[in-house]
Amino acid sequence: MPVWVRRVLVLCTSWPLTACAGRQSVLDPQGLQSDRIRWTLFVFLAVAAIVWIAVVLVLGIGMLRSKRAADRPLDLHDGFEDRSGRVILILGIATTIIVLGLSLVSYAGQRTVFAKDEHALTLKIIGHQWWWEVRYEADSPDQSFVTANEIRIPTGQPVKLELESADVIHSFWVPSLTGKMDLITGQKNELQFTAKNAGIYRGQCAEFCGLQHAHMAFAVIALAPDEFGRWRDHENQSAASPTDPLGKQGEALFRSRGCALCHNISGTLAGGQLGPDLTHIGSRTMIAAGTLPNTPATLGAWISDPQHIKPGNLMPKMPLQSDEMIAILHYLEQLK
Ligand code: HEC
Ligand SMILES: [Cu+2]
Repeated sequence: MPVWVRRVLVLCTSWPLTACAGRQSVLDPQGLQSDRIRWTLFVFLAVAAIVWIAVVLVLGIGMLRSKRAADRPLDLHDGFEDRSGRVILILGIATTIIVLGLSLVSYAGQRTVFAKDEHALTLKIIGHQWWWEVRYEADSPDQSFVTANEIRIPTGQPVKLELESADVIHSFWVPSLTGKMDLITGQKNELQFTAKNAGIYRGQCAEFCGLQHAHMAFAVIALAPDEFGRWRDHENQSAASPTDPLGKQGEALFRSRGCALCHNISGTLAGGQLGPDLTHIGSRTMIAAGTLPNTPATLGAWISDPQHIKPGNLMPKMPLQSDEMIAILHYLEQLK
């Protein structure tokens, strides 16, 4: 085989490994639960590999061992039934032990993955076609707020998610932190996890939910507890009123051009519930459920034609003059 072919082959086999790390990976766990899931996976893989190798070895030996030619090859020799009976019995016992052992491993893993902690920080996540509503609900309503597509959590503290759906079935999956859980209309599912390290972890809807299912991503941003506390205090505040004329014009246009029918901005008259809450849109990292980074250019592109960026999504293309567009954009960017 020419050297270059071998080099290409080595390169190809190493490609899949590049997927084993980073912000969305089962094999690079960053949470207590995902750690346990990976461990369970490796135990299953190891046992399955050992069994497979043993079977192939026995098969190979059987094929290679030459058998002396006999007059009547189908006749069983003495003791054959005894011996094969014993082999079958031993293998049957081994199979039972392996299956029971793996069940125990799986059960032990579930105790970590589905453990409930009463002092967990509780959030409500509502799946919509095709974005995520994230509700921080404290005991007092003035400490509660709503955001979208971005879930900030403190590290080292259990987080409990109450999962619901506004329309069809979605599935919440952050591979780096824990396993999947479905969001189902009229049912409240729960998922708990604890992030070990600060970082940004990508999540994705894992249940086909319509046209833009693939563009229904989100980010879990794990912050040090004090940083999380500061973010939470800030997020609790209503949107700041614009002081400059362009910002004021933007705020008025946001209402008069219909945006307020679908979007809520706390502390203003905009109270729509059909689309993501925009109270602090200026401080989010992505827009349109992880489809684009949040920059003035992408925000402008989104508002001028959301159907071009995410065809079929539930925000219609709004007829706006370019000066109106500039004012609305200017206003939204102030909503940090
Ligand atoms: C009919 C309801 C509706 C109207 C009217 C509407 N939107 Fe939306 N908007 C949505 C929905 C639904 C989404 C989420 C789309 C998605 O990601 O799938 C959205 C997303 C957005 C986002 C991105 C938010 C995020 O966090 O990803 C911005 C910004 C936005 N809209 C601004 C506006 C502005 C400005 C107007 C007025 C010109 C407007 N919207 C009018 C429903 C609406
Ligand atoms: Cu979905």
